[in-house]
Amino acid sequence: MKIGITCYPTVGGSGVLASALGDELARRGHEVHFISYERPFRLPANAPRIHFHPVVINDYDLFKYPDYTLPLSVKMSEVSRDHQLDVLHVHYAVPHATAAILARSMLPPEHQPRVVTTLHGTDTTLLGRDAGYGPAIHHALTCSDAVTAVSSFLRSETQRLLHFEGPIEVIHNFFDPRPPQRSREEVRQELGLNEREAMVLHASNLRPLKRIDLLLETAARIRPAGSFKLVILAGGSFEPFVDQVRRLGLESRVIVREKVSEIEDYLLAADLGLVTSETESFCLSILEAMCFACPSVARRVGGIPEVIEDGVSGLLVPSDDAEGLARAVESLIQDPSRRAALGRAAQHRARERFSAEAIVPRYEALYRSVMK
Ligand code: GMT
Repeated sequence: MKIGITCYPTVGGSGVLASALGDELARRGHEVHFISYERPFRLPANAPRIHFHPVVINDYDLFKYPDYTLPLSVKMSEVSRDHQLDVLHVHYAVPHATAAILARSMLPPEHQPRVVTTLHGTDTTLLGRDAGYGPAIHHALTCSDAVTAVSSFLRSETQRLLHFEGPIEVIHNFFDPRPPQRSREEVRQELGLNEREAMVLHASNLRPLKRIDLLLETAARIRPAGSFKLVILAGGSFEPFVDQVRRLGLESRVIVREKVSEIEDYLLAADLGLVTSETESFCLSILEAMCFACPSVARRVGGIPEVIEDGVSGLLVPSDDAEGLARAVESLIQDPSRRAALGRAAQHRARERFSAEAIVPRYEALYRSVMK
């Protein structure tokens, strides 16, 4: 099949998932065309059957706000026509789904690709409730040939918030790690971790929804204070949080690495993950850790309970109570054999349910069904 993929190219779960999907589809012999304003950061260079088409945005003085939707839709229609795409698969509805619908309608019927829209999270939970976006998202979903969501939670939220009554197929996220480039010992040495310190990992784009304030508050309550280091892989600037780190006396406990691309090295070195998000439709970073037998402590919010079975493959904490989160982290720091058992179960669950092998054929089947 010939598949066009549009996603946000910068650090973020939807772009990571879309890049991994494109990579896997190309490995399976499909021709994949990425259309975006930048090459997605995790997309392998020079891989066979993967093409990248940049969208060029001109900055016109007459516009107060630059427009991306129209140049994107023009590029989508050109690529669809020139490469005879079967499917345009857009990740994150705003503005990608709207641009795809417009692109399709610009083409004569024989060149029109099918449009598949995958909802990832804030396109529903945040923008879906915004009166300035909701009706446009609803329209784009209605006009899509198929709509998927990355969790059952997100499907319910889309039905509830957008009053969308069409079918939504739940296809969970997947992750297949690349081989780490360094050993666990090398990474721990780089981070200055000693034998007795557990490595608690947090990886996110640090947006307000990730509740970095709560993450740091939790870290400050973990006892004994010298039992761990919190390693933050930051997909954005950590500058706004430096004051809080100082105020909480966490300077020697918190290590930040910005814009890391060799995430597998750090996953291999980690002992447990910590996620304090206000909500998550899925939380890819929990799955990434699970693949390395690293269990996470997270809040019981959104689609996270579809990823972690509480007490079996990780620990879920009911509220945004830093004390409860800290106790859960402490319990795993102090009990390495329980931590290992949860980690083994997490890795097994990731392989069984959330591997490329389990998930990518579902997308292929969906493409085939819309092409009929
Ligand atoms: O978080 C966002 O703003 C959107 C998106 C992204 O691009 O990072 O994240 C969402 O998609 C990921 C991949 O499907 C999910 O793992 C994240 O849980 C989800 N984020 C939210 O729901 C907040």
